[in-house]
Amino acid sequence: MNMATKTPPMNRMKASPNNGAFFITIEGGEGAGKSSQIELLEKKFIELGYKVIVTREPGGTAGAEAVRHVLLSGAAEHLGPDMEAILFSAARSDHVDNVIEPALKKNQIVICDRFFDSTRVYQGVTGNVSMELLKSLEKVACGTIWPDLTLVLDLDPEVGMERAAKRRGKTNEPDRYEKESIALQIERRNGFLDIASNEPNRCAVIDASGTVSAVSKRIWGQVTKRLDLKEKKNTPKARTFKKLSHKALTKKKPSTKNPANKR
Ligand code: ATM
Repeated sequence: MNMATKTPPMNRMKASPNNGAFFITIEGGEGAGKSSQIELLEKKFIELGYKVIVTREPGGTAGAEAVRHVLLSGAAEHLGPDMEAILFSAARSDHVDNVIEPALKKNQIVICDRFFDSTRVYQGVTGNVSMELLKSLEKVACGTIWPDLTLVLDLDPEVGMERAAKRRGKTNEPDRYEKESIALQIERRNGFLDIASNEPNRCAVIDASGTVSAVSKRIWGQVTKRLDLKEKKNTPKARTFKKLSHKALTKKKPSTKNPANKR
């Protein structure tokens, strides 16, 4: 971990809205549709001429992907929620140092599928890990790197579980989290909503019910309202986002995801 670049969140500087570097995190429960929405959001930014990287947690680097495998398989469950929070945070530290911070320094937009709010909710709210420990871990893992915008995709857990089962199909086994009860999912939904209501400047709650296109419109509404997006004049494909129709923005295009961060 590169401690030199990590100072407590209190002292952090936000990614400047003028240099094109925004750090956006997407949170939500099972089946909330994060992956489809991230793909659409990435396309919209590219249409505006922004450079974008899409990444995820736990994961995003080789080391963090290895930790992901351990955590999602349930192999670390016996260690208890405190140790799991530490493992998620160790993976985050590697991810911040090697992917997120370098991309922001290159004035790229980073879209991250889950970040510290997932630790607050999964390990904190439903694992009873103390806020004190979680805050210390955030300080160590994230330092100055803090989301400019967190989109909380909010969905009735019953609907989310149905969507997730459909997506998985009959052949794929549910992972450890997908096997959990609705009661637990409700607690987590409320956990995300509490975070959003305590940090309204950073977090936007998005109604994730309805079609992919409808949810995408809601997300873009919040993104344009909360981030100072600029037309990137030096990029051949640059157009102002105001001129782009939703339909044009959601047309299929080849992904420019960083191959290192591919799922
Ligand atoms: P997804 O790739 O579906 O987001 O799954 C990752 C799981 O890891 C997710 N489970 N579900 N549903 C939540 C869990 N998780 C944590 O418990 N703590 C964390 O800090 C993170 C980033 C993820």
